[in-house]
Amino acid sequence: PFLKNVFAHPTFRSASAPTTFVDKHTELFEILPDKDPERKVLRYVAETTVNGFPGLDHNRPRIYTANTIEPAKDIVLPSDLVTAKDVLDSKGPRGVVDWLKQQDKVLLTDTTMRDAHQSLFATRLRTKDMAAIATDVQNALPNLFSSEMWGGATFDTAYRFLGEDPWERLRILREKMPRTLTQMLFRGSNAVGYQNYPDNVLQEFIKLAATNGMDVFRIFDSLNWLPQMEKSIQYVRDNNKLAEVAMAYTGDILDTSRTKYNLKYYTDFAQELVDAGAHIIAIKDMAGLLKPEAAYQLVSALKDTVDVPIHLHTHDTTGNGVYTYARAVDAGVDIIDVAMSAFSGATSQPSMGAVYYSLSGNKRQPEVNVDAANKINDYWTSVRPYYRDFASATSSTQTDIFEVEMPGGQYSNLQQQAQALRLGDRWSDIKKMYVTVNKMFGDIIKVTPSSKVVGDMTLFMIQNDLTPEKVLAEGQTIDFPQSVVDFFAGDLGQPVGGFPKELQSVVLKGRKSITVRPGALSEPVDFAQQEATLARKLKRQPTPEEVISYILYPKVFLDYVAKFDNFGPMTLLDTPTFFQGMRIGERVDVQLGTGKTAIFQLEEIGEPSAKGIRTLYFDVNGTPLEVDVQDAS
Ligand code: 3PY
Ligand code: ZN
Repeated sequence: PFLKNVFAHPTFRSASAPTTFVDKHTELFEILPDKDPERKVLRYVAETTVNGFPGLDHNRPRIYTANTIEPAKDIVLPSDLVTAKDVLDSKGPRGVVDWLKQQDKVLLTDTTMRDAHQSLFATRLRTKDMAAIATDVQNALPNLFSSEMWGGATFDTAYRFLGEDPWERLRILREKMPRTLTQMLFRGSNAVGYQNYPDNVLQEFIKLAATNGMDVFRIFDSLNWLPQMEKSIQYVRDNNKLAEVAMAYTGDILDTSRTKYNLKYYTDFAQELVDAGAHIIAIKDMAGLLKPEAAYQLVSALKDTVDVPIHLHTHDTTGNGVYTYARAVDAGVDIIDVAMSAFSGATSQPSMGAVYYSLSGNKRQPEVNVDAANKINDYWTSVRPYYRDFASATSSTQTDIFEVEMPGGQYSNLQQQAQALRLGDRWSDIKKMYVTVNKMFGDIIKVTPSSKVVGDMTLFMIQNDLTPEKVLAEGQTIDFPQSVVDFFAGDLGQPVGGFPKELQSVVLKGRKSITVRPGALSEPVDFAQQEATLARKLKRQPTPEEVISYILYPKVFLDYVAKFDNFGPMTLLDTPTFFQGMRIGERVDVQLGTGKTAIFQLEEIGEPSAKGIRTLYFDVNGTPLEVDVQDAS
């Protein structure tokens, strides 16, 4: 496809070529190597121009030009300031805990580069858009506790949808924000996946994350089951990093008729987490269920029970976020999670600005340089439209979530899944069914991956017109989704209060369930063997990061490698071009890693051949180049 073929040149083909044309264009007779990164990226652009970005409606009006407000160059970190990262580097995790206890103002974690985009636009934020602002974030917000910028769903999504290496993202951001604590979300024994992994996989992953630059690991388990977190806590401590251990918040401690997840449940659980080695306790309110008064009571009770800092995480889905934080601040919460305003609200975290201003007059108001923070927000405001095609259809406040209890990160995802199954118009039935399924399952904690099990069962029941009664009566003949079967077999661990026995036996149909930690039964992974297998597939020696990614996500990782081989460093393209390709006459500059800039100009798009192949005519740094693309339409 990259043959610079004189016969295919538009001027030559137009038959208007002067007789000197061939003499003047000797370059047209060279065969260009397909291996050149510039040519590979061009192939990606051509492919995207013709066929669109997978999953996006190619016919929607598009934003063509990158219009990023460049980060200001004048933001500097005050020279006498000691950041939380400085404390970790000089005094270790214990030093950070002591330092946190001495703070009189509430501290902030900025989730913009992880949970905010995970919850607002299906985890699609690209490294390029993070890297451009990272140093300014460090300098503008030196009082942050941390920047949450890795983990959760961002790991597989980077490979799967963005053609990016998540490890590279971590290294780049680490390098660009050396004085800011990096923070990640870690799903305990499910690591950054949706299933249980052997202990030595967790150990290797945590070690590699730490050596690549991760400082704070927020560890949770999707059923709040401590045995699924103990190993992770230990491995983080072994690496001399901060083990922040989360309790997923569900239900409503203010509702005395709901006794399963009451105040005592949480204070007992927090004590267990501290005994297991938690440096910090997080309250993980993934669905935005924690009402202001509940936050006050919960944080107060935790402060009376445990002597470690408390970090509160909420989503603004239900619209209570700022008020909830204000009450938690009054109860003495140490750190709260916020997103830059442009990426805040609704299923994301509450806005940093809104929280800051709401605490005016409060002696614990966080330290924020408003002017500098606004500059950062201007940048994110200019970037956000690039991702609008991935946004959840609902961007407003959803108070029915108090009943539905669906995590912010799941909301847009489940909607997309429902649309793919042509159930988009049944969203309100789906929400009701989600509540029903939770009851059937015995009122469980719902967060990745347990929330996915509830989501899978919900769609399955809607698709097959099932009711709880029908499931119990006819269950022996029903082929339940695999995630549901695995859940009832104990593969994700044990839910609070155990499984509902009747449903469990219907779902398992004789398959044995386990009650011990799945990791206690799984064989350790043989890394040398995996490395050798991967080396054969890649035809070169893989890095330890590649080996662990292959172990966690074999297919996703190999697909990424194939895509990268084909399209090269697509990550270097600006975001509108990455998602939309180019239009005729447009010019795009691509900064290649080498310091070289490639200038692509799209001259013409040919009509499809009998076989549906279109030829795209580009000018690349002044040289005509053409690319053939199969038109999939
Ligand atoms: C994740 O696990 O990715 C989450 O954000 C859960 O809230
Ligand atoms: Zn969250």
